[in-house]
Formats: sequence, structure tokens, C-alpha cells
Amino acid sequence: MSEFVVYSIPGSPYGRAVLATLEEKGARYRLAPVAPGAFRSEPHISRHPFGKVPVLEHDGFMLYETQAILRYLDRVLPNPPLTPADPRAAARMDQAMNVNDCYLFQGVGNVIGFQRVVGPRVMGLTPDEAVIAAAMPKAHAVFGEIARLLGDKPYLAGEDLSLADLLMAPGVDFFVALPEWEPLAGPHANLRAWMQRMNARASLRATTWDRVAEMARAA
Ligand SMILES: N[C@@H](CCC(=O)N[C@@H](CS)C(=O)NCC(=O)O)C(=O)O
Repeated sequence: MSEFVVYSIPGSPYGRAVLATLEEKGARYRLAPVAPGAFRSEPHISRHPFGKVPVLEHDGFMLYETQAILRYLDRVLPNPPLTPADPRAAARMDQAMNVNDCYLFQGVGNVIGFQRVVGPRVMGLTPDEAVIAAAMPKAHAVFGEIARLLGDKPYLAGEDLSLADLLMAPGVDFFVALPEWEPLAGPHANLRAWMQRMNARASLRATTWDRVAEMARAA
């Protein structure tokens, strides 16, 4: 199997989902870091017309959009399978992946995660507490819904790990060390246990912000 190249940056939850999926598949891959400030200029803008990461390159085939990348990887690297065979379990996987993109990232992760983590760590910014407070009602709704979808199952689509867990865990993990974790996850023991289960996996441990920063330095 030929090499996979992932264009991404340390700290990107979407990039981490791709890297963690490659780790789960035991695939050979390489991180190609994209310099901050270079997202919307050549050569990256030709890889991603909206100037974002991640982008996957595989034998000259270029693909952006994380859900598409994860599903592609699951097709070309079928073992272990990360999409349930059962139609209802697969539908739950798809649903959770869209909850991640439409509700967890948009307005929650990209607001609170930016204010608390990315802005201070990458740009030296001070968190704007009013902006964080304004995002909390949506954050409570999203965390509550993720916990409801999880129910008493170990993983989002059922008994087995799926692409949904690999997409969502990097986004939820952003919150674990924040003051918002206790109010958001405190009432949801199943969500906290799932996050611990996910963070114990070798794929998540291999793709933390610091580990991806090491990959970027070695690239
Ligand atoms: N819908 C895209 C979202 C990708 C995305 O928002 N990536 C963030 C990093 S996690 C990014 O590139 N942000 C830089 C920017 O928007 O300028 C996907 O699923 O890949």
C-alpha cells in the first residue's frame, strides 16, 4: 500500500481525525505541515479551494473534506472496518458525524476552542470571556445530545469503534482541560467515560497536538 500524505497543522481536530484513522488502519502516512498564514495562497489553495486543512493525497489523488477523507480511507483500507454493516448503526454513525460538523465544531469548538486554546497558544491572544459565555448554551445542548446519542453504548455507533468516534473525539478532547469541561460534561458520565476510552487508544495518543507538532518538525 502506497503512502498517504496528510496536509494539516498541529492542533487541528479535523486533521487529527484523519491521522487517527490512519493510525487505526495501521497505514504508512506522512504529515505535510501547512504554514500558518499559507492556507489561502499557493500551493495550498490549489489543494483546498476554501483554504482549510486537512487535505489527503494518495497516489496523486487529492481529497479535502474530512468526512469524505475518512470514508475514502475506510474503503481503500478495509481492515479493521470502521463503518458498521448494520444499516441503523451506520445511520447513527452518519448522524453523529454531522452533529460533529454542524453543531459541535460550528459555534462551539471553533468558538470556545479558539478562545481558550488556539488563540492563546498560536497567536498569544487573551480569551474573550463574553464570547465564550455566549457560546455556552449551544455547547450545553450539543454535549447533551452527544451523550444522548451515545446512551449506554461504548461507541457512538454501537459496540465497535467507527468513523464517528474518530471524527468527534478530537473535537470533544479540546474541552477536557478547559474550565468548561466540568459544566458541559459533568452531568454526562457516559460521555466522560467515552472520552477516556477514546483517549486511551493508541491512535489518539499518537496524534495529540504535541505529537503532531513533533511530526511537523520532522517533516
Ligand atoms: N469542513 C471541513 C472543515 C475543515 C476546517 O474547518 N479546518 C480548520 C482546522 S480544524 C481550518 O482549516 N481552519 C483554518 C481557517 O478556517 O482559516 C472539513 O471537514 O475538513
